[in-house]
Amino acid sequence: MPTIEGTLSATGLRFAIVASRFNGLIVEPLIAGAMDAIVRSGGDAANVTLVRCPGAWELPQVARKVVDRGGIDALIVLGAVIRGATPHFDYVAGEAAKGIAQVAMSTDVSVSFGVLTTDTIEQALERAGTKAGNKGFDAALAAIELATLTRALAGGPAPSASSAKKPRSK
Ligand code: INI
Repeated sequence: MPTIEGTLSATGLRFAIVASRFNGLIVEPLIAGAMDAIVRSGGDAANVTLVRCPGAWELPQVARKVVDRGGIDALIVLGAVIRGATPHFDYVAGEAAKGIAQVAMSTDVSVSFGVLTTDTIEQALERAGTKAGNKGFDAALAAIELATLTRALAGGPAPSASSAKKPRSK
């Protein structure tokens, strides 16, 4: 059956990572995980721009500005919202998710969502490179797949991991 899909090759792709400083203990390993995924997928660290903002609530407005600035194929949005004793969590997490989705729907840039929303710091740590993996790594893989899918849907070449390594035929 005809199938159009992306690949996990980051070769030639240009990225931005927008990351919040709040809960830096969690967000810094998410950034490291995203970089690890990009480089291990054939991407170039020199083609990744890191943009930092204060907290998760600010992520959508900064994502919007980064997309409008141009020059990127994919945007990875990283943050960590951890529930406290007040309803603040719900406002911050809700606005971050809604705003990032709005940016994603309004641009051809591939946008992935790597914002943790957890009840406890322990749950967040589990998802930042310990027993539940690294959601920054996962968000970067999603961005790579989406960017290559976007190229494939537009009829352009979708670079594949295998084609990058194939020896040239003589
Ligand atoms: N920002 C976060 O990124 N994570 C949180 O858990 C959080 N909590 O719980 O308060 C948080 N708040 C700050 C918010 O994102 C804004 O930076 C702040 O309200 C200033 O606009």
